[in-house]
Amino acid sequence: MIERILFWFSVALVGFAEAHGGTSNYTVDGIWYRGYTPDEPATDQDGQPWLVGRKWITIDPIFQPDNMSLSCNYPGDPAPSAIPIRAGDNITAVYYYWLHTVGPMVLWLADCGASCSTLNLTTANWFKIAEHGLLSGTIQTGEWGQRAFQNWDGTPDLWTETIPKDLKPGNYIVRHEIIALHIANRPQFYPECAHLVVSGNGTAVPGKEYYAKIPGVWNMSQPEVNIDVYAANVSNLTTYKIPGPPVWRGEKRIGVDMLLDGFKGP
Ligand SMILES: [Cu+2]
Repeated sequence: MIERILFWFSVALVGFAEAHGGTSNYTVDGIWYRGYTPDEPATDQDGQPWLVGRKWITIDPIFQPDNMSLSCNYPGDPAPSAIPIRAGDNITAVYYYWLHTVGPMVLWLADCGASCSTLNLTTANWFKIAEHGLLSGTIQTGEWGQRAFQNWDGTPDLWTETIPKDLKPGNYIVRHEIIALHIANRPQFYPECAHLVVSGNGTAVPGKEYYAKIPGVWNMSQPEVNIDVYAANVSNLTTYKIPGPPVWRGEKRIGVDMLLDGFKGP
């Protein structure tokens, strides 16, 4: 308990500008799965049979969109275990604290084929299954998805998404990425990966137009990535287009799903 209090106290001391972070745990169907956390000793985590997350050793961001560790952070060692999940079920990523407020968040999957441990992360076909950009207001002061998922009361911040229900079963890597844009022209990337075993009866896979390479999908030539949110010609804009391929939401049934999408908006 004392450690917990000291921990939160240190978070408070570090303050908004310096308090980085990421996701270290996941829940599916009421079951808690442990990912990696830089806040605990590596010797307590490396190779543990319960570990579902790929290794990352610092809460600091990655600053270069072409950094080879962008795919699953550094060093990104494969997870010994995997989260079982049915297609159509929710996965929640737990962030013990997240304090940045400006910039998009994107959830990615990659099909591992035979094994997520041997998948080449930088040549894999990553596809988006969810993303949240500017929800309302302006780029500088508006409500971003990154702010909306935070509880702001000291309890962990929970990012919940649904695995597309008709996704082909198999081994997948799930990649939670938050991009913080509060420092002008110096984007911060916060990716963490976990291994999944998806079950179900689906047969759907995304088409090539949904694929991206990571690194590769982001670059400093993109005005949405290399952005100064305080600049006069940017700060008051009320739209923000997240770069990269469109979000894949599974196969569309002509009619009902398209109508529902129309009501839900983009
Ligand atoms: Cu930070």
